[in-house]
Amino acid sequence: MTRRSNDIKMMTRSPRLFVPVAFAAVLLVLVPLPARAHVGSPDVYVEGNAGPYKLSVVVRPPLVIPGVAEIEVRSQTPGTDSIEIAPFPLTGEASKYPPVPDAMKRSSSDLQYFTGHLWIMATGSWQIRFTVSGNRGPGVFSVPVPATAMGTRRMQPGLGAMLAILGIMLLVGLVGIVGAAAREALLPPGVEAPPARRRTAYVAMTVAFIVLVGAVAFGSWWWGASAADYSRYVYKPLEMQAQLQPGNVLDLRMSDPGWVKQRKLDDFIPDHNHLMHLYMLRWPAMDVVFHLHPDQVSAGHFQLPLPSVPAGDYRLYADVVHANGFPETLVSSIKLPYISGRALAGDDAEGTTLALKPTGDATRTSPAYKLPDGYTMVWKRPEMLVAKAPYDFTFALLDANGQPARDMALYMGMPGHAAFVKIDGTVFAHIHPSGTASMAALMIAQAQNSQMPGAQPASDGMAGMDMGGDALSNTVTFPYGFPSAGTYRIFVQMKHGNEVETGVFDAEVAAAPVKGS
Ligand SMILES: [Cu+2]
Repeated sequence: MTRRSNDIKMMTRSPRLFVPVAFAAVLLVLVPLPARAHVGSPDVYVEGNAGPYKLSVVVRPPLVIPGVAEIEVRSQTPGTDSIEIAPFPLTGEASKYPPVPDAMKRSSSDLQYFTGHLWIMATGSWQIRFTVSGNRGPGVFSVPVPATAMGTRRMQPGLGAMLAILGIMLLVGLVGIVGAAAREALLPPGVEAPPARRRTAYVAMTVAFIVLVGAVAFGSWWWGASAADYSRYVYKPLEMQAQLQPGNVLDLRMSDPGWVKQRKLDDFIPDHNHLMHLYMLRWPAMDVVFHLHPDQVSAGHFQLPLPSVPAGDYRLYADVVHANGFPETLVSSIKLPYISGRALAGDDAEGTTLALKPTGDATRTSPAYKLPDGYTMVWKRPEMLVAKAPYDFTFALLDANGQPARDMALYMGMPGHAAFVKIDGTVFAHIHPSGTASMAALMIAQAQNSQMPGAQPASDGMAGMDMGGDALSNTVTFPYGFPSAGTYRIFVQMKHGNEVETGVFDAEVAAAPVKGS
């Protein structure tokens, strides 16, 4: 079946969605707002195995819901013939009934590259299932995609002015037609209208004018009401209040600013061993970073005894995942005095570095980061970084002699964790070797594929999760793309022995080329 016919089928299946679709279609320019999982970084970059095929997937979710998600896949395994995609909810009854899949379009110049698009019809925790066929047999892999309306598009001023002028011309023209009809419709051609007919015409024109202005006013009210209704669906992240309590306890209380009714504060599930991953950054220098794991005290209430912390203003980014696999990043800030706290323990990590320099300076920072214990973390930095493009960010850990570190260990089950933070605070993304998707959501998605041909155990489907007997590599790779141009700081964590190392790298990102150029 062609993609278009499938689009139409999905639309006709849900006729009551026509109005929001039409509404989304007439809203024109969007102001992007901070995003759900991660902040300001809505695109999903994931690497994983569909059976024997290694896929690099990019999903660009729509900015309005319902809307079209754009999907790009690069198969890193030769012999891939075709890929089919199907969108459906990640959890619940509907997750058992995936729709008929669509075929992705294969690039004629690059046989390993496939593109496609899918309608996402409702807000929520979705997944896209990729079914691959090729000369190595079937393969299946699913990518979780949190889908939410991110804002309301505003009309471009030029277009608005043009439509207003055309509208006024229509209105004036209609009034003129009504007047002419009332005055002359019953007269033979060429005969002058008598005064009584002229008066009737004026009355008719006045009535027509009033009716038309009334219709425009009603239209404006309807538009406003629809927009207000729609704005309730625009994503609003959970809010978080941070406080320092006696005993150096960091106290975090969540509140719901109101969004979809289904959102709860008591349904978080562990994501790589913890209910909450908290990045605490000294702001705006980003010269001190903590990766900590507060404990849940009660629904929406987390606490953590702080380690020793230098004084300063801190920004807090807390990652949580709801039971349906929907991830959120809560943002808060706190001013802290110097804290002489407990020693770092468990999965805690800390890094201290130089202050981030203003825009334009980042390209000159070294791709080799000296760590306090004599080790070095090296970023295999691409020549140029462009917004929106997918990259593999690769880092290697070298020992004090400059040799590949041989005592590598997993840090929370993975060879590495990375956080990408934009200098102006509009972007925060906590990434893993499998990509931007929450690990918990990836697990839920893979588990559902277990009965399908080409499925593999959930943990094997994700890059970086192979826990085979071999010694761990001293390199780690994160698939990611910057959402916008500007200066970013990247915090990379790798573990060797019992030491969690935090490498810090700055990146200058160029604007994405304009489409079609
Ligand atoms: Cu992590």
